[in-house]
Amino acid sequence: MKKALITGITGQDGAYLTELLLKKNYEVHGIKRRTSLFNTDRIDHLYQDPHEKNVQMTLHYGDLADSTNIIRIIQEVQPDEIYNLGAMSHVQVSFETPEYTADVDGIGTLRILEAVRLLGLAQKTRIYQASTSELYGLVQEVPQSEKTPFYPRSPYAVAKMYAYWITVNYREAYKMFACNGILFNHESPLRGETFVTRKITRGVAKIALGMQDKLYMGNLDAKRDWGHAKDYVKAMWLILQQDQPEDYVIATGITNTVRDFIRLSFAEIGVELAFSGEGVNEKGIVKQASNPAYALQPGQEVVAIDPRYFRPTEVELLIGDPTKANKQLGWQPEYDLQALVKEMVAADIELFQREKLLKDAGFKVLNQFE
Ligand code: NDP
Ligand code: GDR
Repeated sequence: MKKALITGITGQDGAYLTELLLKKNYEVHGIKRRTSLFNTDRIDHLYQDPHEKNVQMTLHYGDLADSTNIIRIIQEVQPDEIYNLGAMSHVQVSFETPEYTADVDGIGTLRILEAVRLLGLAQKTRIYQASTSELYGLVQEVPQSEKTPFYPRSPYAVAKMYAYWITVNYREAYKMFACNGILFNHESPLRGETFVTRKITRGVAKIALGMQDKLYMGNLDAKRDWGHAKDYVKAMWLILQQDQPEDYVIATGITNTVRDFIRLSFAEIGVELAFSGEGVNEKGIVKQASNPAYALQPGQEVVAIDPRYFRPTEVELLIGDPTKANKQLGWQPEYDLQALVKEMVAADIELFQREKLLKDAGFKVLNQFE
């Protein structure tokens, strides 16, 4: 039985990857942070009571900012594979917490690599580093491939650029099987609530159910190459199963604007949107509403701009070239954008229908202090 150690196991990708590795009969170990409220919602369905026999999944308390703890866990687990997914992953928040982001996202990766080396595991343990399309930042060429130069545009991206190169350096210096997956944006019903796709699908669901009036958005012109996290964790695993350690771009090769994502999401509840105005005055208005289950009226303003969501430096256009991954890994995504949006909107409608039912019946929704 192979052993995998996942940092960031409580995050979106950590949850899907754990599911995948358990299906492949791995023994999965994950590092979770100590938090004042439970933070394991996404993996609770996979959790096994440590008192049971043949436990296949174990959680360890830890933090990428603490090298003593990283060394101890790696020594204890002796993993065949490490997936370093832990990170302060929000681009806009990295402008507010730049030093912390550099420490966790940049030096955190060094801590993992160095721990593996110091523990004499350099030839045993394969390492996957969660690199990102944010490295491309200011457009140098499109589509972006493994050969496209980087131009990071946020403290997050700069930290991830250090992580990218230190991974390459340890591979070359110590012959370690350490690889970067340069993943373009990938989403799912498990996506964090403040990333743009989930913010939109949650907003659409709440507007449909009469629980929110409007979505306040930032830059609607930004273009992203969006895929489904379920497809992308398969690529992570494939990258570590190759004969040679290499870096790969994982993307769909198709790009859309944030405005397109909003349009598609509203279409899921039978609403056709019309956008009017420019810049901070742009608005999204209901043109037609065909589903009587949702109380939306033509003329209703459901999208407005709030400049607080603009970033000091923006990444305007991302579109990946996944040719190498298609050919060498045999990787192809199963979801297209339409299927992704459908799944996300349906999941959020179900979530808020439940919440509404509880509220209407007089129950207080847990963790909600309004
Ligand atoms: P999430 O934000 O959903 O998850 C991040 C995970 O990292 C969480 O488990 C979080 O723990 C953990 N974490 C945060 N800070 C620390 C720390 N100091 N020590 C240990 N763990 C920490 O991100 P995703 O799952 O979406 O992304 C996974 C990785 O892939 C990240 O590194 C991200 O930067 C990168 N990436 C993501 C892409 C995407 O589109 N999703 C694209 C390209 C790269 P907690 O739950 O306690 O907050
Ligand atoms: P990104 O994702 O920055 O690409 O990083 P995010 O969904 O936050 O933003 C995508 C684009 O949408 C624009 N935008 C808004 N974004 C947010 N969050 N909220 C808004 O209201 C809003 N309005 C417009 C943004 O300006 C941006 O252009 C994600 C993260 O998962 C990273 O960890 C990962 O490395 C990259 O994807 C690839």
